[in-house]
Formats: sequence, C-alpha cells, structure tokens
Amino acid sequence: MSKPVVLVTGANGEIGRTLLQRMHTDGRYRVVTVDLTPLPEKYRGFCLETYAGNIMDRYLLDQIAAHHEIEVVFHLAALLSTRGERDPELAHQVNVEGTLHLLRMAQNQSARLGRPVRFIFPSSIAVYGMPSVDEKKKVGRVREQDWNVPITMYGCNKLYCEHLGRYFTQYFRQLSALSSAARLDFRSLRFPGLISAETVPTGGTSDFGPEMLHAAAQGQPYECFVGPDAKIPFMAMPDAVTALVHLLEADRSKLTETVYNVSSFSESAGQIADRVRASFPGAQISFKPDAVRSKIVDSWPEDMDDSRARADWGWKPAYDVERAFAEYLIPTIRKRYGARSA
Ligand code: AKB
Repeated sequence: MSKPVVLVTGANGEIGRTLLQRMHTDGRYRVVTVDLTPLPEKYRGFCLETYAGNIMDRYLLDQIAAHHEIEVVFHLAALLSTRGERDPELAHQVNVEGTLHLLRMAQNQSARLGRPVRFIFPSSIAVYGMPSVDEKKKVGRVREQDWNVPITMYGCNKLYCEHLGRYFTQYFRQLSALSSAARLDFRSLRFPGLISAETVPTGGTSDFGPEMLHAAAQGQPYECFVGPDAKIPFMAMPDAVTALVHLLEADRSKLTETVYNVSSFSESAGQIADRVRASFPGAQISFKPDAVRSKIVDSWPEDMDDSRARADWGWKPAYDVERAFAEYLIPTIRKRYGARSA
C-alpha cells in the first residue's frame, strides 16, 4: 500500500520545518507543502511536492487537491497574535477565511475518498482570556472549556476555527444527512508558547522566551517586552511536533473531544532569563515592558490542564524545563550559532 499523502500549510514556519524533518525521519508519509515563501533546499528534499503560494488562493488549493490524494492536512499557516493586532483584518482573512478554504478542500477530499481526511489544527493558549493577573494566579491551570474569552484577534480566530472544525466533523450538511464517512476528521491542539532551537518565531507574543535565548546565543543584547514576573506555559518544539503526530495517529474511537490542551512547563520571563544567563554568562537581558504586549501575556493562563489529552491519547511531554534547556535548547543552539558558554 502506498504511503498516505500529507498536506502541510505554513510548512516554512517554526513548527513546519521541525514537522517536515520528523516526517522525513519517520518515513511513513509523502509530504506536499504550501507556504508563501519557497522552502529551503534541505526541506524541499523531504517533500513529494512543494508549492509557493497563498492559502487564500482557492484555485491553488483545488489544484493541489486535484493532483494529490490528500489524506491528512496539517494546517499550520497563521498570522500570530502580535502581528494580528497590527493588522486585525488581515489576521481574520488568513486565520479564518484561509482555514475555511482548507476545511472546504479537506471536506471535498473526504467525500471523494469516501473516508474522513484527518485535519490537524494547532490552536493556542491565546483562546483564553484571564480577566486579571490576580485571577490568573488564583486559577493556575485552566481546562479547555473555561475562560474562552480571548482579547486578541488571533485568539478569537483560533477559537472560532476550533468550532468550525468541530462543525465540519459532526454537522456539515446535516440537513442532507451526509454520512459521517464523507465528513472530515478535525483534531486540534491548544499549544502554549513554543521554543525552538532552530528558528526564531515572528509576530507572536510568547516570542520573548525564544528571542531571549537566541539573542544570548548570538552575543546580542535583548530587551524583553514583558516584565520578569510575566508567566505562561511553554513547550520545546520537538514535543510540539510529537503532540501533532500523536494526535494524528490517535484512534478516533478514543477521542472524546475535538480540542485538547497540551502543556509542558510554566516559567516566568525572569526565570527564563536566569536559565539563559546560566548557560550564556555574558547574556545582556533587560526588561522594558510594552503595555499592550504585557497585557496580552497577562491574559493568557499560567498553565493549561492537559489531563484530557493524557487520558484520551496518551499525551506526555518528553521535555520538562530542565531537560528542555539541558538536552535540547542549549546544545542545539550552541551548535547552530557556534556560541561559547559556561
Ligand atoms: C503567539 O505568541 O501568538 C503564539 C501563540 C501563543 O499561539 N506563539
């Protein structure tokens, strides 16, 4: 039997590159990608076909679907939270209309194949909105169904698209009694802030963690846009990709929901700075909080309750904070920039 074809949108982004690497190593899928910018040569070599284009281009998506029997979609393309506040209308177009185009394409493909296309959608901690820092501290870990009152366009977009995915999976064309075999199979993860040793994110508000680390490794000063007490959960990129792949491969009958929190460790900006300084003693990290970006981070919970993911499909991060820094972030980043350290 030939290997299933997987479509990855936003493949040239942070998560995308690590996912391509992982799927190449696994060797169980044939990968087709679409991204606004062409993939570097190394990643192109991992793919059956790569398309440089916009997910807003319905014609391009139809072309891709016509040429490949897509059985899985990882829809990673998105405009993140800070970028989304700079251009909320564009964020809505990309994050909501773009997702709708992909869902429509995957739905048509499910009907054509006669079996549900698996649609994996990374959602975010940004779907939550804590009303105050006091409440955030008091609440600690949030469950999926609580505090769903985001304060960013990106958070609103992600929350709505989770609902769209659930709708397409369970109710699409319910008046015409479409069989569930012809509907898609949407599965979503709510990620915390992600930290990769390979790439620096752009346009997000959890970016202070990775930015601090990458600046120190390159010997550059870093001015952090949130205060040292700002605290949210984070996850090392390899765990994020593991979560995506495990959710894809989870037995449908085990899934009690379409949306799952996944979490790993919670650290304040000050704690991350201390860890970075311990590895790069020359690191020049200062704090100059930006009022709006700080407010966004303060609206995100300190931690996410991921017990549902653990119970349903065996989620368990491989990296706690010690291991993430000692075994993944610091050694990989040193290799990347050739940096010297303690
Ligand atoms: C962002 O900062 O916007 C993203 C996210 C938390 O989803 N990294």
